[in-house]
Amino acid sequence: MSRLKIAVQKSGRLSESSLKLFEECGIKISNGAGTLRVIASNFPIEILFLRDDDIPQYVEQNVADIGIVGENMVAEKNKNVEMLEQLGFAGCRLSLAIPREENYQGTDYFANKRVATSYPRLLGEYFKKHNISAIIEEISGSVEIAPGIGLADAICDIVSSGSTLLTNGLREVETIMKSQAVIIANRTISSDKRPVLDKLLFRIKAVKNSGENKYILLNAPREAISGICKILPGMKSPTILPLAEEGWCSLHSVVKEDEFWERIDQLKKAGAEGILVIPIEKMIM
Ligand code: PRT
Ligand code: ZN
Repeated sequence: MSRLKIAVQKSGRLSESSLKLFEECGIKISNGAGTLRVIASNFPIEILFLRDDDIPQYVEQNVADIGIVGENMVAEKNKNVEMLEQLGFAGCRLSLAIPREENYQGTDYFANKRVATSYPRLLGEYFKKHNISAIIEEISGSVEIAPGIGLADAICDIVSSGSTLLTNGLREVETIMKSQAVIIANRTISSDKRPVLDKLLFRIKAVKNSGENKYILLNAPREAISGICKILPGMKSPTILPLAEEGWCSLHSVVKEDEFWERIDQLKKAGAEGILVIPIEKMIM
C-alpha cells in the first residue's frame, strides 16, 4: 500500500486533538520536536505539519492527500477539495462583534462601518447576502483589539468561549458560520492510496461513535424490564441477564452521550437500580 499524506496543523488549536485522534485510531506517530514530516510506524501514513491557513491549498494541489482543518478555514480559502468527515473537536463560530455599549438593532448597523477580520471572503459574502455596504479591513491576527485602537468599528472573528470578546469590551451580535475540525481530501486520490484512506476513515468513525456513546448497565426487577427496554433503544435490542437474586435482571445497552441524562431520569422512574455508565473505547457499527 502507498503512504497517504496527511496535513496537520503544526502548532495551534487543532494540533493536539489531531494527533490524539491518530493515537485513538491505534496509529503510532513519534512527533519529534521541530520535525515537519513524520512517518507512522504501524500504518501507511505520513504526516506533514503545516500552518492551518495553508492546508486547504496543499490538499487541493496534492502536496497532501488529506488534511485536518477547521471548517471556517475551508470555507474562507474556498479551494477545490472534498469535505469527508466532521471530527467533533475545535468547535467555534465566526461572528460579528461590536463595542459593548453600542446600540444594536440588526445588520443595518454595519452600513458604512469598518469591520476588521481575517476572513474577508466569508465576511464579504455575508454582507453581500444582507445587502450591506461595509468596509472590510483585512488583518491577520489580534483582530479583537482593532476597535480599541481605532482601526475599525467592529470585528468579525472566531469565538469559542466568548471571553476574548469580553476582555476587549466587545459584544457578539451575529453568527456567520459554525465550525469544527474536519477532514478534507484531494478530489483525485490515487487508487493505490484509496484503501489506506478507507481504512483510516473506518477507524476514525469507530473512535467518533465511541465518544458519542456510553455503555450502560443496570439492575431491575423482571417486571420493569419491558418498560426500561422502551427507554433504551440501544444498538439493537438490549442484553438481559438473570441476576442471582430471584426476580431480578441485569440489562446492558448503549446510549448516546447527549441523551444520557434525560434517559437516566426516565430509567430510575421505571425501576432501574445500580446504574453504571462506562466509556466505550471503539464502536464498530
Ligand atoms: O499558526 P497557524 O496559522 O497554524 O494557527 P492559527 O493561530 O491561525 O490558528 P489557531 O490555532 O488559533 O486556530 C486553528 C483553528 O481552531 C481555527 O481555524 C478554528 O477552526 C479553531 N478554533 C476553535 C479557534 C478557536 N476555537 C478560537 N477560540 N480558532 C481561534 N480561536 C481564537 C479566536 O481567533 C480569538 O482570538 O481564540 C479567541 C477567541 O476564543 P474565546 O474562547 O475567548 O472566545
Ligand atoms: Zn492560521
